[in-house]
Amino acid sequence: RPDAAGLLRFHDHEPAQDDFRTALVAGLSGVSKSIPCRFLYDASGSLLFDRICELPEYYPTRTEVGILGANAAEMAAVIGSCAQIVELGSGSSAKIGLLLDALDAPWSYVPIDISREHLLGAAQAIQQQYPALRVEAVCADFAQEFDLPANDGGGARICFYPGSTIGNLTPSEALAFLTQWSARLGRGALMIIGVDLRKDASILEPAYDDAAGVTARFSLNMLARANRELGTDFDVSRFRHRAIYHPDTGRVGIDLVAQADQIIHLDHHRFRVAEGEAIHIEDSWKYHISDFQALAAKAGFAARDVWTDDARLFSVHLLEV
Ligand code: AVI
Repeated sequence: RPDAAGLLRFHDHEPAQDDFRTALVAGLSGVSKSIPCRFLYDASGSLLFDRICELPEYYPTRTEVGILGANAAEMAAVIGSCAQIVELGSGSSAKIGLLLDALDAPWSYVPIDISREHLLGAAQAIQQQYPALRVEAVCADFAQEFDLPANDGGGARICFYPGSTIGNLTPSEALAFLTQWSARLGRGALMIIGVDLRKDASILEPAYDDAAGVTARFSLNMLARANRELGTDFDVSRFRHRAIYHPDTGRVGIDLVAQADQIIHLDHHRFRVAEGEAIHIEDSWKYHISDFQALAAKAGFAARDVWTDDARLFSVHLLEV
């Protein structure tokens, strides 16, 4: 084993900054209006999302942490010795400790995130907490092509993708994403992925429209962000957050619905939004366990194991390339 642990390494792939202006013009120009959900996460949106994760109605975060905590030893036993843990969208690296503590002598941790500051702060904290670990922070858009740091620790590579973030892709986008990652990880690699499960609308709709209104503020922040950054003139107080579960497809659809006619100005563009018209901002797809395993199989992953909570709200899958 190389003995160069204890010193944080940083690989900056300088991910292209997404162009909010271009996306907004495109999204407001169509017959049905939409804004891609990745624009929810500016500094204010990220803080609001952290608050969502603490809400009583938003079960995914604490349920996934509970599943990881309760089953980490069993996961470690199934996995055996592992060398490199690659985390996709690592953010504050809040969940990785559960695996690092349980797995058999992981040699390196590779957090990947598009937000440079968030990534570096979290990677430094992990490096301090685990001085013997080789931490290689990668600033990149993990949907784009880039080389992973070499896995030369002599064991398996494990990819960790928690949070049911895959649920914000459509099933066909999720298939393309998993196919890309099964190829990139290579034969014998493993993936631990959190996937939210289908359930009754009476649980799902409050999870995406909480009583304290934090999720509504998170959604509306997207329009406030456009006003701040691009000089648009959305009357944010005249939009209402709406979350509807569609049980036929397993999709929670999230929209901002105009409460009055508005003309939105952006540079030389004028966009008319009629009273009652929806701007679609996010989908959160929910899966049956067997449907997710079938999707993963199409993408080149075999299902090795799956863990859930007692109420079967959430699932954590172990997949193998
Ligand atoms: C990040 N993602 C998995 C969240 C979800 O549950 O789909 C985003 C979210 N949107 C509103 N609440 C949470």
